[in-house]
Amino acid sequence: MARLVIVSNRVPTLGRRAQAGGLAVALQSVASPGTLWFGWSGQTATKTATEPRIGEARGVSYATLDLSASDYGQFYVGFSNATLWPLFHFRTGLMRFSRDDYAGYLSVNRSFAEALMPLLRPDDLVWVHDYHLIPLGEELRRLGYKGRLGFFLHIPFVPPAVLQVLPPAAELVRMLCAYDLTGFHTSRFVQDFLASARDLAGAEVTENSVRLDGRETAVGAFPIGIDAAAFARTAVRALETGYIARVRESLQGRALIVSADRLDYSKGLPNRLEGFGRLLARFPQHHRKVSFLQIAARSREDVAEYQSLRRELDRMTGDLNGRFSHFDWVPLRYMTQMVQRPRLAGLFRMARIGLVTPLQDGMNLVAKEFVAAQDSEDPGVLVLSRFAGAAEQLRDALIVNPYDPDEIADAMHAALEMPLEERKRRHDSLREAVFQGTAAQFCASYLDAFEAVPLAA
Ligand code: ADQ
Repeated sequence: MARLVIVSNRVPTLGRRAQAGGLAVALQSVASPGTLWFGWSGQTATKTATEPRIGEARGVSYATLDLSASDYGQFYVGFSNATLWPLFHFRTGLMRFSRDDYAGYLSVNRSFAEALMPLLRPDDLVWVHDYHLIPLGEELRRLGYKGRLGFFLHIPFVPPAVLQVLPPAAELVRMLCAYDLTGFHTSRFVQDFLASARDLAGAEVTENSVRLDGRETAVGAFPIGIDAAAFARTAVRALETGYIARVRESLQGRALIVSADRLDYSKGLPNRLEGFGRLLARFPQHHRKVSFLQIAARSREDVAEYQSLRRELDRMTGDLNGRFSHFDWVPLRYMTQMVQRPRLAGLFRMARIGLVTPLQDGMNLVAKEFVAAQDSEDPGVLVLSRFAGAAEQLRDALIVNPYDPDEIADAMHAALEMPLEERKRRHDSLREAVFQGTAAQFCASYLDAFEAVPLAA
């Protein structure tokens, strides 16, 4: 059987701290013994390493590289998170482009390819993840690697009219065509990629392939999922813990509304807080009856936009609580730290509403975790942005346009008033989607398609 080689910017198990990030959560559950996982160590050093550090845990081999501080600045903070991330989330106004950062991005990808190449075998399945590493496949080909190379993008893809804002847009599309299989979360992203390949790079496209420079790339939608059964078990067990007992006591019978995200402008946090403010302003019957817990784990704090978002949220939470609190009721609880997964699962299970309202999101695993955690006999309600990839599968959530705070407020009100029968009907359908489209199923369907791609002669 072919060996699986996962390549991602962060290599989760070696990180000293757990991370609040979707890729790590989803892939950790599928790295089976024998897998090689390659990526950045999460550390900076005086210069970018050429030899990877090798480690092993539970049968999985890890090979990681340190980055120099200037590579970290240009590759990670710069081009990945201040150029590609906003662009791929339709925020061209936040996108900053610098040729130096782009050069750093290419050079780190070249260093990754050079360090990875000696570790590869001809029949490996090399599966590269996410926007940090788009050029890696082309670099490996340049070094003569002839085996299978696949890519999966965890964030949205944009239509050509948006992508073309990026000066090297055509180059990036060409790099995505250096793989044998390029995957996205949803059929919409597939269509936008095909249109970009055609319009910006002159590729020939069919509905599931692109041909550029004489090479064919298969293209498909592979919606990522979670280990739903495990998350559900964790949620049930969490109810017995002292932590959840304290949460329950603090609620004093009030309905819990919960949101958990990385503190990121793509997640629509200001709009959501405004939506909650509209709920309280327009539906005073919910005063003292609800408690909204927003957990927003600090993320990418060295990118300027994340610092200003944090200040904006500090201000908004203060305003909202100042406006609506009573001496014995504070409507919004706002935390900027990570919460351990078992605790998060328990909070989701207790919640009456899961509020997931990103402005754009590749998939959004929190939506799926919330569904998996619910008690099927008395389930809570998922309020979900139509711009989360998850909305393609979770159609029985209350789907909202997150740009309209009143629509968020209406959905919250509907969720709080919803009769048990309707909650159960919606939950049954959501549960089926989440338990069928798991992380394991995502990997199996990607890898099946990957192995079926004919090797170029
Ligand atoms: P993210 O943008 O990180 O992932 P998401 O899919 O929601 O978003 O995953 C976040 C993960 O971190 C979830 O498992 C969640 O439980 C956890 N998490 C979030 N906040 C937390 C907190 N405060 N404390 C502890 N844990 C927290 C990217 C893309 C997504 C895509 C995933 C997977 O942006 O669109 O779904 O990759 O492909």
